[in-house]
Amino acid sequence: MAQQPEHIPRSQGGRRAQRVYEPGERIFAEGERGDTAYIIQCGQVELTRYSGTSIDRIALLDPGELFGEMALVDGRPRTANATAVGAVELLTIDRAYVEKKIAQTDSLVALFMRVIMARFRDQLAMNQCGVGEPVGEVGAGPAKLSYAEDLVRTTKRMEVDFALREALDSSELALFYQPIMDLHTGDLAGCEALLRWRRRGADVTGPDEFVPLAEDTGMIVPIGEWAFGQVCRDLKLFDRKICVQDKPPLYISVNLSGRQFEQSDLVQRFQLLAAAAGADPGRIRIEVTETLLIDNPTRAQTMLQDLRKAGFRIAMDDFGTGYSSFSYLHQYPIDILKIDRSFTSGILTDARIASIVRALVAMADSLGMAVIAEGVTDPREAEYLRGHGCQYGQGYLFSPPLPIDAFLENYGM
Ligand SMILES: [Ca+2]
Repeated sequence: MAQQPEHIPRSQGGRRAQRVYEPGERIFAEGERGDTAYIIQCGQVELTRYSGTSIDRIALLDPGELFGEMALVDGRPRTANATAVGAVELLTIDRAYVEKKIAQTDSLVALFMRVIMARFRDQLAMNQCGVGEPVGEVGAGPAKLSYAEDLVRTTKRMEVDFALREALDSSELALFYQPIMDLHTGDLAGCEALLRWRRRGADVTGPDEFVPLAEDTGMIVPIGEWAFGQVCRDLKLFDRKICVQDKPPLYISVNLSGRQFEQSDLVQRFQLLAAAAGADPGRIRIEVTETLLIDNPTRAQTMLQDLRKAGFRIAMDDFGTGYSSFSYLHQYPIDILKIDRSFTSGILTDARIASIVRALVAMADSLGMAVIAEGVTDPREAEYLRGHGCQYGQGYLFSPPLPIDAFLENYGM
């Protein structure tokens, strides 16, 4: 195989590169393990196969055509020889790159691809060996097995996906509200809306069990939109049922997913939903995670600014996990910092964690941000946080997330 000439540039990351072959040079041989697919940029490539007695040409490929992809997709040996006809220039695509792309694809699409590939290989084997005798490297057995695991995984995912679609239509999804308390006054300051799935004939399911899948399938977009609309309507209900005389009005915090963040008209959608419910955007806090900012920093900057302009408040969620770069805090328009539960749980037992939390509170304060400690479970944690200037707390010490009726019963008039 030709060495790659030095003057030929490699693309970023070396995933795709150009290669040149001399006339008559072998690109790959039948039975080899294939780690590369090719697109012809210049010249022609001949594909041949050994029939048992002779070598037969099965195709002559021209510029723009793709070959060698089968072995890359299903990991099985090459079924043909590829040879350069004249001088040939090829764009190469390597296995790692393709596997990464397949892993990112919807599992149903990936499954279809593997099934089609296995059937195609079976057909090829039958054509070679006579009907009913699919033998050899392109035989049916192993090819079928190659997607058995995908099939099980995809079936499970689809079952949950369909059930989730039905859940949204049949009101099985609900918002539970967890109070956020003012640690100084002991008053209710607001609450965070958390998704629950009251699945028929099953226990209430928490978001950890279905949100990642809904993120994957894109279902999180309609679910998130429904949740946001519900929050706006519930805010009006709180105004009627919860008395906050002489206190700042209650707010509701709602989590934003990465998929929702990709919608170019997200801000307008939220504005319309808030307006339709007659809800004040200033009392709706949108919780964003660091991942969301890292994935697309420029877009995040514009999006958060637009949400801010529309009157919504922005909370940085789970701060303390991941990179937790302090630079986010001045780079993005963030109003509220939520200290992750893993930090809160360490303040009484780990002096280093306690000093990080104190520094975070002081820094947020000097940047004009409110601080909420998440996961407060012990009265001594609340005491410590209060003593070090953290104004708000959320956690099981105060209350678990509650269905709206229970929430109103506890905090209503
Ligand atoms: Ca949150």
